[in-house]
Amino acid sequence: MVHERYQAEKDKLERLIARKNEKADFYNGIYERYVDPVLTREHIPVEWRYDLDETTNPYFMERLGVNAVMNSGAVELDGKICLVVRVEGNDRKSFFAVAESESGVDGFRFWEEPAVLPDTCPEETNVYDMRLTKHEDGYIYGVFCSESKDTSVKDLSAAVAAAGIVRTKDLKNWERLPNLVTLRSPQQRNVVLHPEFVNGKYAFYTRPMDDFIDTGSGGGVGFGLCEDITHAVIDEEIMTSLRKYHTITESKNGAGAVPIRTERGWIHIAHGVRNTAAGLRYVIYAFATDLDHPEQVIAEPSGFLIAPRGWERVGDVSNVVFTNGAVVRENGQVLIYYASSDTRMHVAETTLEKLADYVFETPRDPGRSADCVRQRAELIRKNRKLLEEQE
Ligand code: M1P
Repeated sequence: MVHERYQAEKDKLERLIARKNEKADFYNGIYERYVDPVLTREHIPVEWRYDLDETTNPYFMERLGVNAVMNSGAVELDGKICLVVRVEGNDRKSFFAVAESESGVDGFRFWEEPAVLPDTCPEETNVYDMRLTKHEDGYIYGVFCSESKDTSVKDLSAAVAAAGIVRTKDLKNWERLPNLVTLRSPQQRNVVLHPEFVNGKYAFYTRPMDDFIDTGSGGGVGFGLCEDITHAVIDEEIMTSLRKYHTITESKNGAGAVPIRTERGWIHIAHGVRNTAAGLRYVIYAFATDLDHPEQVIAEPSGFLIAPRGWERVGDVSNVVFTNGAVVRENGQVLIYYASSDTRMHVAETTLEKLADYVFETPRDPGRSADCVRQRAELIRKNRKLLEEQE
């Protein structure tokens, strides 16, 4: 017999999914925020967490709890927005699951079962943060972090991060390809596949790292080409968006959403990390690269695009916003999906036109307080003159 409590929990979930999401009272002219997150752990189907059988679960206890839903790849498929969500169980292991919505801002519902990827790496302990690339070769690729224990050292928590690769046409049937090999970087995380061939080759944005947490000598977001995606090997990684002293990328940075093609260049939405007395602070920033040379940065607006605000600042890993998925719809609407504090998923909404204006027309960070205040004073004087002229 199904436990009598099941229906009440199911009804609660249905009410949550049916809830309309409203635009928040937030303005910066660049994007809009929404009041509610688009996905939380409360969105996880009841059947994924409870044993419904009253004989084996008389107290209707959560047997396999879910701790968080976060860092999700995003793609539009058959007119629906599909997120490949990082679902983290109470056991700290993450897996992927597709959640789908018509509007992209509310109504997200998980498919019946999580994605079960081919299990080809026995040493792999954890998988997370999939970026979804609709590639011009016809496949949708998922590039994710494949984490294994580092058995070469005594430290129990030492780990190795590599870029796992899968491909699909429908987000249901997945083919696993060998992990990306970067000959000059011992570890990789935040790897993104470029949607087009570059000089006839597959192109990846990488994040060279010496260590699992510290990027060490890794100077920023890298870029490399490979001939064969079924045995992807990158020899040389060229630097694109750099880590810089006293900026939002000082500690590290990493590619986020798949680059968006515009007439003026590729727009990238990435994350930057700096250290503080309260620990690492993760923000989202944007930059653009050249259409023919997607490794060459041609615009980099000053500072962050999205930073954690209000209750977004609190969660399992506080003071973090992180993106690995954005969707551009046919009408020009841009939906940027981001997780706050490694706990829940949100959306920021803008248009391609506004995003391009932000990326290409916002001034760069001049790098020093003295120059930053001059930059601001110039803006103030220009505005005062305009206001005086209008009086
Ligand atoms: O905890 C914040 C983020 O930390 C990592 O990002 P990075 O590799 O840049 O440090 C990722 O593990 C990410 O999943 C996580 O959200």
